[in-house]
Amino acid sequence: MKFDIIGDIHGCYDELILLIEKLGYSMESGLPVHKDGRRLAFVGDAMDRGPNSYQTLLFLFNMQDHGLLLYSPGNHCNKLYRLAKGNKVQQTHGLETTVAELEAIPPSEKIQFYERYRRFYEALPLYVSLDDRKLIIAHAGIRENMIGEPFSKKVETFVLYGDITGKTHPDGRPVRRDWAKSYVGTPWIVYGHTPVLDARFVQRTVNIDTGCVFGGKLTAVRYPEMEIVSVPSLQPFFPEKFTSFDA
Ligand SMILES: [Mn+2]
Repeated sequence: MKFDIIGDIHGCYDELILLIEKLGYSMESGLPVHKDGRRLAFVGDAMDRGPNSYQTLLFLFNMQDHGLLLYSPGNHCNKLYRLAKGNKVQQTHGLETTVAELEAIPPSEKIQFYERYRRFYEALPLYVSLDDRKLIIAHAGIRENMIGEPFSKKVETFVLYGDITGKTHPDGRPVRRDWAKSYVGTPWIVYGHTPVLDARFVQRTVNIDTGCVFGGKLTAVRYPEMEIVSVPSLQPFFPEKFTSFDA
């Protein structure tokens, strides 16, 4: 089975559709269909910050309803889930844009959305394992020794937030270790979460969050070819949002 894994969308629905079509899928039926039977997969964080989180999520719900969804939830997905459950969460870091979209639709649809979103999230795995565990899709990455381990808070935190130290930079961003550098496993790890200008390959890992919502591009990686396919962002460019790593 061949897959096309798409990076962090963050409500950039127009770029998503352009990328899906560039990857060779037909959207005629409303669902992505590829003539070679390829499947789409996602590294998560489909919502928040961008212009069209609601439509992006309706698209993913439709894929899930048809048994087609391969999606590794991210920290933004988790936060929206906690909100959908009625927990008190801070409406910051982009969640406020999704909430504003939901406030603009009829209240009955909004209630329906939150109910549907809870089911969406509860049906997701913590990360996606494909091709006999030769391909792992995990939002912020995963350590080799965590693959196949039973659910734990520790693994969940790593997959959702990455290898955080608990410290923050002066501007408030969390300090994260570069876990990919020490990854020596055989499975390919496809992840996102940290915006980079270009897809970043390190060992058998690739970060495909190329910051579409910050004016970069929306990127997919083809598996098993490990080729990169991108479409340019339609959003304004904020260079300071991108992380650069030493080689
Ligand atoms: Mn994220």
